[in-house]
Amino acid sequence: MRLYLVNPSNPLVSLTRIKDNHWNQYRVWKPLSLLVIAGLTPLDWDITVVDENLGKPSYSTMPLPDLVGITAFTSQADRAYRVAAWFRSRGVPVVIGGIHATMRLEEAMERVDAVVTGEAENVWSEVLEDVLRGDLKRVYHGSFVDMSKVRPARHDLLRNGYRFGSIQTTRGCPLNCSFCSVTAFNGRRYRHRPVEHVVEEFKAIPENNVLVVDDNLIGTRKDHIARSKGLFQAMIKADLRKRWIAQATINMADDEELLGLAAKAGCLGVFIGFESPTVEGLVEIHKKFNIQEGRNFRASVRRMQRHGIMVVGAFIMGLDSDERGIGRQIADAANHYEVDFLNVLFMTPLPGTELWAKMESEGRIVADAFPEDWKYYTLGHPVATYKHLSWSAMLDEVTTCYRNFYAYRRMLGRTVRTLLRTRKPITALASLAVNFSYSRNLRLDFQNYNALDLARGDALDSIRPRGHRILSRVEGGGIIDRGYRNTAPGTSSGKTKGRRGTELLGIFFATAQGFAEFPPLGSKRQGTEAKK
Ligand code: B12
Ligand code: SF4
Repeated sequence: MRLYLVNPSNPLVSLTRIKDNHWNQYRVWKPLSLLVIAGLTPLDWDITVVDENLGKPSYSTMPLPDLVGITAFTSQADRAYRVAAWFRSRGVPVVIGGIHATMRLEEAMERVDAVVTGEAENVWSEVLEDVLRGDLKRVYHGSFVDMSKVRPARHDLLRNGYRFGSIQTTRGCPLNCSFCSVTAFNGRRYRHRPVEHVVEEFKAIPENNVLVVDDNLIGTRKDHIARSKGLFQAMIKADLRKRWIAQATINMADDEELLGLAAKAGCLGVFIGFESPTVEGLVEIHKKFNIQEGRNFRASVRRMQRHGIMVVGAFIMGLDSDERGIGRQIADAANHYEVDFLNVLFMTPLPGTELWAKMESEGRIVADAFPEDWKYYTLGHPVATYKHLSWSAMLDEVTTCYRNFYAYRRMLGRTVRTLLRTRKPITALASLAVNFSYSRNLRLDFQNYNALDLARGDALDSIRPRGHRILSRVEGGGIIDRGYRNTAPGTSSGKTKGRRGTELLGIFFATAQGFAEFPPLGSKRQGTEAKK
């Protein structure tokens, strides 16, 4: 029996465009979900994993399989349905699973033969048995899995073309941020795999670099931290010799022993969600966890870097409390915290989240021609009505932000700083490579913006004079790192006054340029891409 497992591409996700930006090869990861599904599949199935991110294959030249399994984040859904339609028209049954199909069950059911919702470990064998009997059901409901039952992924599949392997050690998150799908999908309870299972699976990963995909590797409570220490100790003892990166909350920096063990176990960098430079922003998205008395982000980041751990700072733009000037505010915060990389995402209502429910009830979801419009749900495209920012303003703000943070002089400065702080040339080089990847992706993002109809989200601009709120926001905004507010040299509060005129002019020209450069949605360019 032949099984194809497909990870659909979305050309609008610049991260996966390796041919256009060779630095991205360091940032493209294997589709772990499919390797996990492969690990649950009996060995007598002949499995081919197709990762379209490495190039779309010509399906017509491949032998027809007995079953196709497709995974999809929301941003991949449109392409997923197209792949499904191709195989179904040739009589091949198609099963879809993953976050999007779970949250949009009816939509998915209309386009595939069967949908697996939630975590698949408890139902996948039933799906395969039903296929063999020719009696596939329409829906299989997965449930939260006992993590000791999670089988190792098939890391032997998909060997070439990746710099990173990947592994999962925990599921679930207790924090439930309004924009995030994780709690809705994996639950509030933080579940972790037995340490020895994780160490064994690490050994089976052929790549030297590994992405730990957990949403929060270290957790939020004392017992979570104790478990992480135990894991890192076991990894050190096993002498894995792997370098790895992970996602974590800022409390990771509070424990020197934890940082020391993580670094010794191979931790190269962590992705930290700062989310917003303002208290109002954090309250709005329910990430009060980041507002802790005495918390000093700059000192926290520095502590991690001293252990040789690089920090990616992630922020969200387009919150209801964000106004004109937010791009500069985020860049200032990131520069002040001295993070190694900055990742700015647009506030995006993803199906199944609290944010989706709120924006839908308020009639604010603009990109709503589904399933085609799902391809814009990359978190890099505006898709909704933002309270104080039109779509052109969002693009303008993110551009301002990135141009500031990824200016060449800053990238070089950061590399030198990384070298001095970590005393590891390899870490400094990695830092430079990722900085270049981000900066190059900016240009790709601009190409993507060409496909956007800005008029869809620009109603606000005709009624609001641009930039008029910058000063009030920056000066009165209550930026959360105390060391940062109104004191740090080179921050907005110090500079904006003198710059107000030029900044307003800059915004004006950038926006005007934006109008000139972005043709409307439905233009020939966008239409042809969607049909590929
Ligand atoms: C690793 C990761 C990435 C990697 C992806 C690597 C890769 N090639 O897969 C990178 C960094 C590239 C990435 C990018 C993005 N990501 Co991401 N990512 C994750 C993360 C942290 C882990 C995913 C993972 O590997 N989990 C481990 C596997 C084992 O679990 P799983 O995927 O859930 O699979 C299980 C089930 O879902 C099911 N299943 C899944 N697929 C299938 C298929 C079949 C046939 C069956 C039967 C079952 C099944 O079975 C599996 C076992 O139980 C998740 C958060 C999370 N906890 O899921 C976010 C997450 C999936 N990402 C998210 C987002 C938004 C994005 C981006 C759009 C935004 C961005 N800029 O980061 C891009 C889009 C990329 C794209 N190609 O379109 C959102 C998706 C929400 C949504 N509704 O789509 C999530 C949930 C995070 C969040 N905070 O909400 N991401
Ligand atoms: S954004 Fe991070 S901390 Fe917030 S709910 Fe999602 S996984 Fe948890």
